Amino acid sequence: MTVVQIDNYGPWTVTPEPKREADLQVLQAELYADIERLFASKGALAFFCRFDNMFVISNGLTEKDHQEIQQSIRYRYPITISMGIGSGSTAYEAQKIATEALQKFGSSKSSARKEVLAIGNELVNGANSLVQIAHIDINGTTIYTDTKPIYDSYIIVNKVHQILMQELLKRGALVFYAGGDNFISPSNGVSESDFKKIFDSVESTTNVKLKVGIGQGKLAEEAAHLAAKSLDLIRSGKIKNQIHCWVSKSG
Ligand SMILES: Nc1nc2c(ncn2[C@@H]2O[C@H](COP(=O)(O)OP(=O)(O)OP(=O)(O)O)[C@@H](O)[C@H]2O)c(=O)[nH]1
Ligand SMILES: [Mg+2]
Repeated sequence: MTVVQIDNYGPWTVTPEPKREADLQVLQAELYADIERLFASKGALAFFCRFDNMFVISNGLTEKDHQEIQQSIRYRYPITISMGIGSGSTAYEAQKIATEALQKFGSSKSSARKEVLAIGNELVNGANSLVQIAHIDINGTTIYTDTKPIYDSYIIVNKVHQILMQELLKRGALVFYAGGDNFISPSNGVSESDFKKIFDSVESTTNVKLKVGIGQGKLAEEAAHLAAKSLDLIRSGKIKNQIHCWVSKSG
């Protein structure tokens, strides 16, 4: 995992006076789109998370790949970004190592820390790389969307996200909102039966049913694509189960 953090962003937003919120929102949305585009072109997958702090599943990328992305942002934005890189057997462990490596270089609010690339442990490449991505989807969202105020359906989606975050964290996995009724989980080590237990817990507290397509590959791009294809098999009724896993042949 790579953590991406805007350098000294808080002070910048209020210097010399508070910047207009709409301009900050545009900067954040454009920065995320750029980060996703730059990383995805190298087979990785980024998540907007907090916007000032983002995550990337970056298996297969080199130090130089990361530096090129930092440079591209520096040339085109009024801010710079620092990054931390970490690897582990779970996504939570990897992001923790990445974060700690970055934090050693100083505060997110320090003007002295600029465009750091902090490497926590080894970068994951080649044979030892495995990415598992779960693409989770709510069943029958359209019923809420078409009958309830949109804000109410948004609250349901957020409640589901909250429970998924808590339950997946117990198993070392992360989960990010991906728009609509979709969540994407970097979930190495989480089994199909774990997902079944988690979904039962979501259903018992919210009455919402879930399905998940799981993909495994060497790079995030491949794993995410297989996860989407798995989900499509469930949606189209070709697979009766609510959980399906697709493992890359090359992996
Ligand atoms: N990010 C993302 N959004 C999607 C994807 N598929 C659908 N959506 C969005 O999610 C919302 C709900 O779509 P669906 O999940 O197909 O609708 P549903 O009524 O829940 O249907 P079922 O899940 O088949 O029960 C729509 O607004 C879509 O725009 C996807 O693969 N990725
Ligand atoms: Mg759905």
